Amino acid sequence: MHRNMPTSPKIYHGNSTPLADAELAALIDAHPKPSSISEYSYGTAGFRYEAGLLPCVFVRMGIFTALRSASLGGEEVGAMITASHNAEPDNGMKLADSHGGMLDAAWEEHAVSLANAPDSKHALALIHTLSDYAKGNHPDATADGRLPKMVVHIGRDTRSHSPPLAALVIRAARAMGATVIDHGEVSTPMLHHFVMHANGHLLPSSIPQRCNESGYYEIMAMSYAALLRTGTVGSGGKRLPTTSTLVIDGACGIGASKVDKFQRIFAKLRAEGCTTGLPVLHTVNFPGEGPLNEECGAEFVQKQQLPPKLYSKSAAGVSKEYMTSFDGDADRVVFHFEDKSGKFHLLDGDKIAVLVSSFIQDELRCIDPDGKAVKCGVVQTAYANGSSTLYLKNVVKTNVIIAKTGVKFVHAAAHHHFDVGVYFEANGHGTVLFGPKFYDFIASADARLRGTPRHNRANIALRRLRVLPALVNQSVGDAMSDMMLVDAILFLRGWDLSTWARLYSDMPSKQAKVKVADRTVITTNDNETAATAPVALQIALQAAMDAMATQENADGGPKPRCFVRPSGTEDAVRVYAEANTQKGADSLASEAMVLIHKLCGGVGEPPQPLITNRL
Ligand code: G16
Repeated sequence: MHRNMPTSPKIYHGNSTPLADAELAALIDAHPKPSSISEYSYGTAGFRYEAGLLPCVFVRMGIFTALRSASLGGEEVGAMITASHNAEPDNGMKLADSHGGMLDAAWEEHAVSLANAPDSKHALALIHTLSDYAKGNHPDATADGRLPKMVVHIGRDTRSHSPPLAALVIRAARAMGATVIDHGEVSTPMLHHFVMHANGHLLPSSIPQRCNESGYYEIMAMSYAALLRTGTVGSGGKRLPTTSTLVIDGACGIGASKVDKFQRIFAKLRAEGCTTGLPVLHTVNFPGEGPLNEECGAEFVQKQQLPPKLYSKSAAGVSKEYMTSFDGDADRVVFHFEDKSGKFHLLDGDKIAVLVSSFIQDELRCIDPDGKAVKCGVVQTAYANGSSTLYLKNVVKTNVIIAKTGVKFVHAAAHHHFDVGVYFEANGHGTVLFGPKFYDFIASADARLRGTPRHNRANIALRRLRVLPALVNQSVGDAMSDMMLVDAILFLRGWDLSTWARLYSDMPSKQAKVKVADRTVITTNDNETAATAPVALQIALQAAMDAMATQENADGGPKPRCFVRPSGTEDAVRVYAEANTQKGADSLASEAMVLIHKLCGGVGEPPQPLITNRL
């Protein structure tokens, strides 16, 4: 098959009749809980461990996803096998509920209980409880005593151990009598898209229902092209030479292969005469060209504030004026460039939130100058650079909420608080959610503006806003869709990355991690800005921040800030510090690392002071 052709999923039809208890028990017993695991935990984004520790969880989660689908009366759900930004030896599972977003929080608890059931007897008891719940909830569908229809979509990343782990999930879901749709290698946001589109009744009516890989590309490309076309009339709409080639660092993971397939759609758009504004996409760091996520990809670039290593031969001599980095499962993206003096500049999730929210707000105000019809806002986490929060509040003049780290929290906050909720974590994970009031607003603007000149600014704004829900993945953060959105906005604004970067200057910051024997000894407040245990840790951190404020003479200006939190995806405690100077941020982060090591059971030698060497 041509390497640019989308692949078709493999379908295993089910009959809603689980295997007998003895056979299910045999399947569970064949994959026991490793002795090194006292309790599996559902972290920031699902289960994530060294791959060899996962077969036990994956068998049980195959069963669990089938039961989740049954509990929803046959709505389709998904399981993505990936450890995202982690190193190659790790793997994990992200679960998608029928709306395409993350698994419902109440069901996370059932997933954890099933993963940790001490043996097959306890696991079967839980399976029966969940089966009874599903049958009780959907009596019509279970008149013959069988479970309601169950459909589970499976996707996996490019890790070498993902196929055998996926095979276990498929086997277990089939043992429950579920229909399994195996999409093979896909990005995490693609899997979420498939699930969202499979449950068409949950999809906003303005988004065409396309539950396959080519549909995923086509919806994105068509709405992207429609957005670009609004730049050919009225103001804006010029592509600067500095943005004519977009170089995509695929982290040596799945994103690179998928962007390459997306090229096919670009070729089609060009053939149909849509040439205005299309950049040349140049993908580097394909699977196998280098180690996954190592010295490349969004996690490395954003955390280290360094350019990625370019492993591909085709990267020789490539322009570094307009670059993006995806993470290992392509649900995060950050932008970066090298200026004429060779200096590296990062445009992270905070910068994306600023660009996207101000664009949407400007367009809304072209139709509704008072800005009252639709409530817009941005959700950030404690990692958001202080300058970005100030810019959003003071210049964009939008609402800002700080939520706990993790897409499941920021997504929920955006959905709950805003009609147009932009959420981006600083690490590049984010999207824009459009609520019912936004769709009503578009419908009434459509009726009001019908018959007015096409080039009227309000009409242009309407055309721009109307395509956004199809362009921006409504289920989860999506590197490819966010990349296209940002590119289109830059094109419409007539900006390159340096113009965008100049909107505000980040406060110098430093991120680091520390290994401790048990990271659960650290707990934090709701939005993770302060540690609640050990008590002595927060007291010492506060003293360090106060001392830095005095040292930097920060009175009246932004105050140095530092927080720590246990990672939900890696066996480490994370540290974030920002100050008015890089030296101050480095010193605060170093001090926090030493405190963690001393007060929270650090492993190995005490951490050495951090020194940032800028490129
Ligand atoms: C996952 C979540 C992100 C979150 C990140 C934090 O990212 O999906 O929303 O920001 O974990 O990880 P930690 O808890 O280790 O700081 P990914 O891309 O690894 O799935």
